[in-house]
Amino acid sequence: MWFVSSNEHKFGEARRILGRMGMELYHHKASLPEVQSHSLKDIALAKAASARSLVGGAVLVEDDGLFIDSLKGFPGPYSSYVFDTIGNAGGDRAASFRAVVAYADGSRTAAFKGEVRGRIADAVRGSGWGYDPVFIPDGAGGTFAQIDKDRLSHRGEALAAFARWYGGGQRPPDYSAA
Ligand code: ITT
Repeated sequence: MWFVSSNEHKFGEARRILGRMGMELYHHKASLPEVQSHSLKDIALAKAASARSLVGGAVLVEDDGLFIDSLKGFPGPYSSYVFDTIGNAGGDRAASFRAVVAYADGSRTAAFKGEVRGRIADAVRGSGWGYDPVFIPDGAGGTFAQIDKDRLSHRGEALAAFARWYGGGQRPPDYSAA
């Protein structure tokens, strides 16, 4: 199935995670229009619809955000735009990384969420992509850039939920995720 995204890191992780579950993913590199919304789920579902009009067949897309508690959840869905400012978030550093993966084919559409709680590091630690060097998941000894993140990442959780549904014929979860 096609994973439609402009982000090679996201695709690389998704391919690895689903590969471990026996599913094959192909990259269609494209920047999908993002509707303006506070809801990752709404954004992901809209991305899935435009991905379908781009490639047809079964598609998987993802929308993510880093939500910093002391900033009332900012930057959240706007994470890709404020990448450079994140190191300045002082005070209470609690935060969460969230992902919503949306699947669509000719007859079905479904969305799956993943979330990991953690905190923003005092300084950049490790060299990873995006916010990986500044996000320390709860219980981990380092930032996402310093550990094997697949097992406990927001992306891993969302994709595992997707794979359970896709492989097991279960009903899609019904949730109202931010
Ligand atoms: P798409 O083409 O798939 O939309 P994107 O990079 O624009 O790719 P998002 O709109 O979901 O993706 O942006 C979320 C941003 O949050 C992303 O660009 C990264 O800066 C950051 N991000 C998301 N997941 C991350 C992860 O696992 N590690 C580090 N940074 C991450």
